[in-house]
Formats: sequence, structure tokens, C-alpha cells
Amino acid sequence: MKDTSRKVIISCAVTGATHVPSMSEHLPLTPADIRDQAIEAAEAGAAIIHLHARDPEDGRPTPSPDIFRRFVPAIAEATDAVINITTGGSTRMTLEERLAYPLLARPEMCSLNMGSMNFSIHPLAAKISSWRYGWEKDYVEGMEDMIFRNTFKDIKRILLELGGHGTRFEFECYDLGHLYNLAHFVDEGLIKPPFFIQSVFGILGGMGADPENMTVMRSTADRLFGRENYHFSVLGAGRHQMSLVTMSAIMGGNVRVGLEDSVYIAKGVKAESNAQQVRKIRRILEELSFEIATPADARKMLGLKGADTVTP
Ligand code: KMH
Ligand code: ZN
Repeated sequence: MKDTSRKVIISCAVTGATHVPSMSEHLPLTPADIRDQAIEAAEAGAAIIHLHARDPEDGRPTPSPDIFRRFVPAIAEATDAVINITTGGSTRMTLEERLAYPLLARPEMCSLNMGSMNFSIHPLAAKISSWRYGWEKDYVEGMEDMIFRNTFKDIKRILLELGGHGTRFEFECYDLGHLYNLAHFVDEGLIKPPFFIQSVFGILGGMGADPENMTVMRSTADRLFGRENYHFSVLGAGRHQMSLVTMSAIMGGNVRVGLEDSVYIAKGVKAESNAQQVRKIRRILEELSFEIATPADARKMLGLKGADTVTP
């Protein structure tokens, strides 16, 4: 019998560490910007808010707990949304740096990247004619020679140290092999269902944004985990965002939008806010008669520990 009660979780990734300020004047950089845009996105229907921090002086990605603390408590105070803190940080951060704030805050959810990889937007550097801050050009061009490190030992450490505090994970899978890495940790008994699998399409270094890849990821996840043991979600980078997340919902999955993943709202049109992207995907989903999950629905679906256990 088809589960007609299914609801779709909208995640919103507010700022990330990949896009740089020169790519959009709407990319939130300061703690106040991040706070305000996160709250607006939650009010627009995002049940999960995925957060990175940036140096308010120049928008450079930072792992600083002091900066995170300038906006995470305010978001938690103003909304019931699930706070999802990155453990990915940026490809230039050490694992120690990436874990600094999550280990202090012990959030309900953190991202967890399921394999080392190349992760880059360096080809975009040539398309930027003027750079707003001095650090940006080298940062973007330098990605060409960076490895996004997520060894098995790194992943195990995150599962044990953060998982030990009840944090559950948005497992970011950029390739088919990342699902097998996830299965390895399930077999090791380090991960309990339901798994929240965030399939990432269109990042240079990961699988491309071809719709056929989504059917491969979905069928492989079914085969490895059993559909009853995981929740599928999708993010599409850049211009692929809205079409791929819509396809995810149609395939029984959930969706992630946000300026971390795309600075656009339509082809060649810059998004003016995270909330604008949340409103757009919500409109599309509701037109297709999907029901949007509330934060309480998301907590129940994903087995989260509750916001009152977090120490932001
Ligand atoms: N900024 C990317 C290198 C995550 O939040 O864990 C990694 C990322 C994924 O943003
Ligand atoms: Zn992220």
C-alpha cells in the first residue's frame, strides 16, 4: 500500500564554504546575515538548516566556534528548525578545525562526507571579472590542487565522537562508492537507521548532475540498506538545483536548497535570498500535491534527539 502520508523534508544550506562573496551579493557573510537568512528560510518552510560560518570582516570561511556562536543560538531561539552544523567546513580546514564547534555544540545533526575526493569550482575563477576581497581569487583557483579529506579513520572519528553525543548525520554522498562506504560503517555497527542520505550532484570531483545518476544512487541505496532504513535526499549544484531536487521528491526523496549549493533562482537569475529558493521549491512541491515536513516531522522521521539537548 503506497504511503500517502509521506512528507518532504526541505533542508536549506545557507552559506557554505565553496561560493565566495564575488559570486553573489546575496550570499550571507556576517553572523547577522546568516542568522536573518536562516530564520527567513525556516519561516519559509525549511525544516533543517545547514550552517557554515564566515569571517564577518571579509566573508572568508571560518571554523571559529566564537563566530558560530554569534548566530546559531539566535537561530535556535527564533525557530524550531533542526540545526545541522557542517563537519565538512572547507577543503582548506583540518579535521580538528572542522570538528571544533560541532563537538562543543553537540547539535541534533551534522553533515558527514562519505569519502575523500577532489572538490572544486576553480573553473569559475575565470568568469569573475572583479574580486570583492583579496583572498577570493587564490581561494577559488587553489581548489584545483586541494583534496577534500574524509578518510575512513576521519569518518569513524566523527561517528564516534559526535555520534556519542547523540548527533545524527546528513550523510553527504557525492558518488556511488560513498554509499558503499556508508554500508561499511553500518556493517561496523557505527551507524543506526534511519540513515539520512544526501546525494550530491554536480560538484566537480563528484558525480555529474545527470538524472540517470539519481536512479543509480536510489536503486543502490535500496539494495544496500533497504528502503525502509533510509531517507533519500538530493542537492543539485548550481543550475541543476531545482530540477534535481524536484526529481528527488518525485522519486520519494527529500530536498536541499540554499545558496551554499546554488546562487541562482532561475537560469541566469541570481537568487536574492535562501528563503526565495525555499519558497520556490515549496511552491513546486505543493503544486505536485506533496506535503512539506515540519521540523517535528523531520525529527520523527530521522530519529533526532530534540533541540533541548543542544548546547549552541
Ligand atoms: N564546503 C565543502 C568542502 C559539508 O558541509 O559537510 C563541504 C561541505 C559539505 O560543505
Ligand atoms: Zn556544507
